[in-house]
Amino acid sequence: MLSFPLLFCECTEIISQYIIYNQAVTKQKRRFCIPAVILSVAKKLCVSILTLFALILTHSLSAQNLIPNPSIEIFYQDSCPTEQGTRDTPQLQKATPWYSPTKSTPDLFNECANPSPSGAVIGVPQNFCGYQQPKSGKGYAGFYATTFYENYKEYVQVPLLSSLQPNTQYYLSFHLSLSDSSLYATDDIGAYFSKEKIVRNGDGPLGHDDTLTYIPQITNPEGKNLTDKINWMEIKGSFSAAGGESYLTIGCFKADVDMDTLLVPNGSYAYGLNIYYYIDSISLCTFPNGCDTITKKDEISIKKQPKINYNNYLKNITIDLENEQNNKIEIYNSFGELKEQILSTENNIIINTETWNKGVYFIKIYNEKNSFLHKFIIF
Ligand SMILES: [Ca+2]
Repeated sequence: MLSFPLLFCECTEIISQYIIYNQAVTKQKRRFCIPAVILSVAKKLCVSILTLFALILTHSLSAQNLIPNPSIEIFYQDSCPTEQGTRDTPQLQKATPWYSPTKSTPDLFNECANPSPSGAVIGVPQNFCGYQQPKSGKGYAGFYATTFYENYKEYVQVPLLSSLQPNTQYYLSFHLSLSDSSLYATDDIGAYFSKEKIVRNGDGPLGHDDTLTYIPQITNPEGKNLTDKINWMEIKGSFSAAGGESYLTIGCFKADVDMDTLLVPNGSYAYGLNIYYYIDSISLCTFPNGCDTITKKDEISIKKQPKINYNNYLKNITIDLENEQNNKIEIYNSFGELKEQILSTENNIIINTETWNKGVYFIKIYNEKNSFLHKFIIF
């Protein structure tokens, strides 16, 4: 019995009921009426949910961190840094795809190097130039802004996960901490975006006299000397991309003679006159409030979470469905294009990604009851 006048209702034949009568199966249509007020609210709610979903998706994509290995601690073939970087044993590129654009030799520091004797040199938190807990994860990198000797400077460089779009505003953030050993600090640290990979082999034996004199798009503010030896200092800024920038280089882009320097307390001459910074947690995205604020939490699993492991060296992704079968698996790139679609008949699935472009991908696994969304990055 209807409790609302029919005038305010919308009626529809939405359900068919099967009735067994004298062994014959017949269909009987049932007429359902829904009050117009409820229908209107339901429609508005539906639109709101769709809008919210679209906003989350837009935010999620714009908040993608374009820096691969942003905490500088995923190592090639699970190797671990073994010593201070030298020309014969460069270390930074172990944290693929980070590398040094000049002959100079930035360093890696990580907890995995803690056992003696490496730990005393490149362990975490104690190492050759001081004591510092990571900003994120278990390690970080380090570079000389200068040693005040023949313009020796170190830089860290990384290819971006995708080239920058023209006339688009990008927001960069990275964190530095001045090493305890440093006798001086500087304000002259910047970040330079280039279309081409920078590879310099100056005449100096170890990157001496090989200052990269590019004009960085993002610089630490003039006069704000980066003096903190205890805490991490965030350097951040935004710029409008010209388009096509594909590499990021961080360091000091001024020759010694042009640098602002400031004497700081508690430095050590043990490693010579120097300004040495640890660097960690680098992010770049089109979202001003920081990257990956939603994508870290984008799992919407209801029941069992599949185990997903992307191996950048074997170029494959393995999915362990934990004894659940008949799941649908779909992988999308960051443009929402479907790359792979599988109906699983096994628990363990391996998908070869050898020919896929570097970038962010989303893997969706679902069945009638559960849904799971996971992000992974090919770099
Ligand atoms: Ca780290």
